[in-house]
Amino acid sequence: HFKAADEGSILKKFSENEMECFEKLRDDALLPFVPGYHGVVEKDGESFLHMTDLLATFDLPNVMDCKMGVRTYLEEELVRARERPKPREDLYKKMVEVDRDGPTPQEHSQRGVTKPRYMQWRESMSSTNTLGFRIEGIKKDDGSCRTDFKKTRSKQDVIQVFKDFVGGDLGLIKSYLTKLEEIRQALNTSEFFKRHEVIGSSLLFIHNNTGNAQIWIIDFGKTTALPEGQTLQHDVPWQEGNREDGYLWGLDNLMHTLKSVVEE
Ligand code: 4IP
Ligand code: ADP
Ligand code: MN
Repeated sequence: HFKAADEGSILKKFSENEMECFEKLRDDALLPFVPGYHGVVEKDGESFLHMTDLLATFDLPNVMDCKMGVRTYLEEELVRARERPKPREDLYKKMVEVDRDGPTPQEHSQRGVTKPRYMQWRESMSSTNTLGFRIEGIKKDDGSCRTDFKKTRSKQDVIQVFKDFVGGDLGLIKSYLTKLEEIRQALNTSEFFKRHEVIGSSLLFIHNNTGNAQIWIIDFGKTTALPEGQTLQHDVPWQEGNREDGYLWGLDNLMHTLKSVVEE
């Protein structure tokens, strides 16, 4: 999905949708919080989005990917699966690996689950549905890497993971909270945010032992413009058809969760 690039930048597999987002973000309030975008490049016959490597300015970074929102798939994926269900064996296997009893008897017998079914199951096992965000993965400065957070659901579970991520340093949690406040402010004024359904996007938390802490908004692969004149609230429940993503609800829950860590 990614390819090495010149020092300080990375190449992500091209997507028309993500490119359009980066172009629209060029004059938006969110610009300071998204990776620098340097256009489309061709390499070995493939197209890539050229962007700034957010880790380049960090010695020994610790990194956490937090996927935002109450929903992680597009409404059109739901419609498609209803009209023409396409059970997938790879998703069935990923489901069984986490929970033998995840699939229904029918899904077991066909050894397949549809994409939205898998995504909804992931949302309900993790904190996506209950908190509006979930932890996807963590890379630490000791080289360790964890992606086994599929069942990290309760607020207490999330708190534990964050405490471990910062090595118990509450000063880092406070710095992250300040960054989240800034992002919250920018989202409030962003025209882009108002007019887009933000699905599958993550907040990338980065810090190191010098106390440097940053948060970036990444992954616009499934962020979609609404029809002209339409806007979202981002903090009301999703019902099929309203296209709400629960992004702000999730951000507020994330901020409350981190506040309870420093107030404990
Ligand atoms: C993955 O599930 C992630 O949700 C991917 O999203 C998603 O890709 C994959 O769909 C899905 O299988 P796990 O995290 O449980 O492995 P992301 O790329 O943001 O991590 P999409 O294309 O929906 O973003 P498929 O269809 O690629 O398998
Ligand atoms: P995908 O669409 O495949 O999910 P993402 O854009 O979410 O891709 O990126 C996947 C991972 O790659 C992130 O969790 C993060 O660790 C890393 N990453 C993404 N963009 C950058 C960047 N600009 N700089 C450094 N690391 C990045
Ligand atoms: Mn992603």
